Amino acid sequence: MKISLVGLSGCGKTSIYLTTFAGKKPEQTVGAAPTIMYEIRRHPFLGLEVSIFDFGGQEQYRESYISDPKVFQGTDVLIPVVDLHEPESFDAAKEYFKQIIDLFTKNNIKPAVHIFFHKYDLKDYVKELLDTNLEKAKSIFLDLFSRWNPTFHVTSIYEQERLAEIFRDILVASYKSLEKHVETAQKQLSEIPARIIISDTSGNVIVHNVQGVSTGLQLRGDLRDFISACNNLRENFFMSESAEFTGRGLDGGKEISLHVFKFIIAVLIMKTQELDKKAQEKIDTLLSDMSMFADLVVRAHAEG
Ligand SMILES: Nc1nc2c(ncn2[C@@H]2O[C@H](COP(=O)(O)OP(=O)(O)O)[C@@H](O)[C@H]2O)c(=O)[nH]1
Ligand SMILES: [Mg+2]
Repeated sequence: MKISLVGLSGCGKTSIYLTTFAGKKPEQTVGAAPTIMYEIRRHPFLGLEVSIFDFGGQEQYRESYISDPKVFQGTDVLIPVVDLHEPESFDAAKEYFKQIIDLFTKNNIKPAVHIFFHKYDLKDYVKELLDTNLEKAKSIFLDLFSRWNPTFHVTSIYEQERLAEIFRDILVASYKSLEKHVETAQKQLSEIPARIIISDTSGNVIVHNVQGVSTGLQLRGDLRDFISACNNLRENFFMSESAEFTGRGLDGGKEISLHVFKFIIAVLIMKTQELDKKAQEKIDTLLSDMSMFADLVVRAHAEG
């Protein structure tokens, strides 16, 4: 699965990558060095390799990869990024995106297009202008990409949780039939009185009902290590595709349990008290759904 992030220099591509996939805080992106030419980053999600192409936006480099179509070959998802803090750059962005559209058309590449209207926040910016810029950007860029039925998202690295959800949805949408499960799980979680995190075994969070356990898609380090260690035990010790692990504090009633399904999905349940029968039933339903979800993911892999 190949995601290409494109946009003028400084529009926020590298920051989007770092905050969503690399566990960085938004503040850590300020003043980062501009990307030269392009960078490819690989990231496992639900066991599939996702490559994220971050194309440097500077003019002198744009020429070189625009004339070398290979770099865009195989793009499944194209994410044009528009900087809402720089309305005076919209025309230049439009020209650049036009070149990309021509290139894709010539090479018969038909990506799903998700336009990010980015930097929708008030860090060094005035609110009234932001909405004016957003309207202007919509009228230019939705039209520009209309042949591909673009979806758009209003984004900011300072809304890190939301941005991670947008990427999760884009990634999950490419696996047929998985979307519905994620939706259902989200609803189930809101009704269960325990803290639950569903992630893949590499620590990408899919859904959760706990604040502060993730940075972008990345699960907190200690929990990620726990999942990774248990997943190794599952393979080397239990030698089974799925396994369950439980830990309990000897003073106080805290309990943590981890279910690994089909080597790919991890469900972490944190309890601070005994749950009543009804809540326990809801957890059982969630677990059997996630077991099915894991089957679907494995099948999606097999179908390539
Ligand atoms: N206010 C604000 N600044 C952002 C946002 N995303 C990125 N930036 C800043 O924009 C600058 C350029 O970002 P960078 O990711 O290097 O842009 P790139 O050239 O497209 O890769 C950095 O100082 C970032 O901190 C955002 O959502 N809001
Ligand atoms: Mg960059």
